[in-house]
Amino acid sequence: MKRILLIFCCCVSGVVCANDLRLWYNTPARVWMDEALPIGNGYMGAMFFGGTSTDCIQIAEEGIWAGGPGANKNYWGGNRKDAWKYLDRVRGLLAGGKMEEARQLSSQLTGEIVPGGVPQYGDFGAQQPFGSLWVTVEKKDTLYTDYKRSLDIDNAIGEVTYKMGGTTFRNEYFASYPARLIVCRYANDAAGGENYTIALTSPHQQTNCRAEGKDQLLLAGKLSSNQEAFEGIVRIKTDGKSRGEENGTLKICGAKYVEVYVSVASAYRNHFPDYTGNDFHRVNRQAMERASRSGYEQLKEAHRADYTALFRRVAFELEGDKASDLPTDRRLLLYSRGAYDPLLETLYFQYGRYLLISSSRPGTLPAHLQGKWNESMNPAWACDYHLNINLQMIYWPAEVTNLSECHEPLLEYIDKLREPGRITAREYFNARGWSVHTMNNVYGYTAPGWDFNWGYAPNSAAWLCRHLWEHFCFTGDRQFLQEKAYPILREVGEFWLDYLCRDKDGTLVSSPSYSPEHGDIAVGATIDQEIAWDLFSNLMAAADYIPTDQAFTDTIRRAREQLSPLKIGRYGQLQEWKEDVDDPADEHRHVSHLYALYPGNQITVQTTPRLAEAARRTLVYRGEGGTGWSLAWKINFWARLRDGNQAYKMLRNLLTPSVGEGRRSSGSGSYHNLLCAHPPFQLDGNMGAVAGIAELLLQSHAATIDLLPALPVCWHTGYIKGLKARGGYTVDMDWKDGFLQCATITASQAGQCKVTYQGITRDLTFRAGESQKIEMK
Ligand code: FUC
Repeated sequence: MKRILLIFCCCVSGVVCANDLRLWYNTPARVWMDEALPIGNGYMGAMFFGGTSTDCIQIAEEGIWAGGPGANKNYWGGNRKDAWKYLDRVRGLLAGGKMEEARQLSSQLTGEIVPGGVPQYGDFGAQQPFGSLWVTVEKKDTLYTDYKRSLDIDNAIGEVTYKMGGTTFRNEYFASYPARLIVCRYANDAAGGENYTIALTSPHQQTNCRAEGKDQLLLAGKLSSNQEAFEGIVRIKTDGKSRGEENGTLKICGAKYVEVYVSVASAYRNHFPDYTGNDFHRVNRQAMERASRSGYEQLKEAHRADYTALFRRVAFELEGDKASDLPTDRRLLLYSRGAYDPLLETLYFQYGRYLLISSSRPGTLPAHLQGKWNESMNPAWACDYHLNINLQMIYWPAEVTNLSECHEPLLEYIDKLREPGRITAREYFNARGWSVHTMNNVYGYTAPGWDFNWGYAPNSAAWLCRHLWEHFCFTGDRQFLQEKAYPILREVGEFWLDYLCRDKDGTLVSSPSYSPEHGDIAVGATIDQEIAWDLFSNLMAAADYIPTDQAFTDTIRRAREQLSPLKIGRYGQLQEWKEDVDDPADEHRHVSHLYALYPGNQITVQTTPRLAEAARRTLVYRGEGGTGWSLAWKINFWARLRDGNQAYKMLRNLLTPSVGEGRRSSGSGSYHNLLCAHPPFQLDGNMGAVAGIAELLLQSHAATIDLLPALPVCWHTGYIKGLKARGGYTVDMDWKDGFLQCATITASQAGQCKVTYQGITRDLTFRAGESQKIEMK
């Protein structure tokens, strides 16, 4: 405790603060992906560059999506009618060992992609940027000094300060969820103020921007691919004299400050099958009314209160040197060269939580591959929902790091996938339930992708079901389980009962199956078997709360018993396929067959030590490299294997510059703005690392609350407060020289749990809301 007090004292004294949760740089950003800094309110994602003469805030809104029914009147979620007629034939060929013919025919089990719409993705479409806000200050002398650009993630506020031509400038940026606005404030200390121009541009062709009166810009547009309508409004408040210009800009003279409020909305609505109908005029008008009613400070306060109520639930500090007073990009470089900078690690952890709060709030769509940030009309993988690891990884830390509400958009989205997914289950598998595959867009594209080799992933819906189940486990919310989660899990259970088929050895297998983006078409690829096991196990556990569904539970239990089991191969590895064909020299980025180790819990060091050892061998063979998310997944795997130091090595690999000086040759790692580089930027790596860090400190997947199960040696002294354990518990811990000093566990509801630390176990009983302080000696 003393140490914690010391750290707080240090903050108050004004020394460089150990609590300084801030990314900062001493130059304006030039490159969107590498340098600009993200703010977001769940609906909109914006990147601010902090330019000195001209500042740019690039904006995306979640519902602006090319493709879908508007792009093609025959659009049908990618599905092909009666594709299931090929299923048994493919199965027969696989059973008969006719691999080449099976490969050929499997192309009949892929989705349609109709050319047209945006390039590359046809009517699958792609997430689209909205455009950019430009704020120009008229200044002859454009040389600047004392420049600082920062993002305070403790308050979710960006700031830029500099001096230019004798004037000190200060800009502020935040994205408010309650106000549904992006807000910027440009201030200066020039005696007579400064002159500014405000403009709004969009990369889309069918757009028109006009000034409305002296304080508003309106940009109305349509996407050329599907005619989806969208609109952005900018309103300003200033002490200067403003006027609207013919060319659709606002001119402001003699202003000491200009406040800029931005609202963007689109016609998109997550409503099958038309996916349109959102009254975006109303959304924008309401946001502008809110902006007019409240003053800047009031909006900022409401934003801070909203954000900090989530963010500050978790505090994490590690003892180390004082926070470096170097810019973040410099620290990243030094860190990658071996510097010990635990404050960069805790910053990175909290940054992930910041990114999730900024991109996923109740009522919004889930975060996509780049959260809600996108500047490209043709982004990598369409900025879609990738379901063979990526979307799930983005949400791994949601529950454990106490951001359960930020999980909600995904949970709601899963529910909305059922309707289109039933078509896919019927047409491809002649099965009950619903199905979705590797690539999913916001227009209910649930068919397998248009190439079998990456697109076919029948386990995706069941993998998503783990999220519903985990939400229940962490919150203990029975109503959620009974009314929301169970019916969805049950339906996917029905799908699997219909989909699984009998292999030659009599076991139940997924066929055809495919280990994500690796290997050949197969029978019973391990990941499918593990996910089926996971779904069935969770359904069986849920049955305790749903006593009326006994017959179904019995069917599920019998099916689980017959699943083709996990196998240990000739190298001692966990087999990726039913056949023992793994190559120990293969360092492929996907390690999908370790699903059972993380995020699943079929393999644990406590209950299945032999399989855990096989998983460890598999990881050793797979090596220490990988793309961003692959490295992040490995942190979690090693944490579950209780090898904190190996996990820590993966974290260090991830925190290596992906561009510029010191870059990894693969380009994976972290951009200078600490966004994870696959490359390109993918949010999954950031979030997977956050989950992994939590997993090093607290685990609760094996029926106990396990304190500091995999503490890396160099994190010898520190504390973390506010992590969540399954059962509805909140855990605070404080450790010194590698040993737990004290843990406080608070129960959200009455219950009993087991707490473990280094082989010592305690049984605890809690009343609702009770906290117990324990020392495990
Ligand atoms: C998965 C990965 C790729 C990429 C893509 C978005 O399919 O195999 O590496 O991350 O998702």
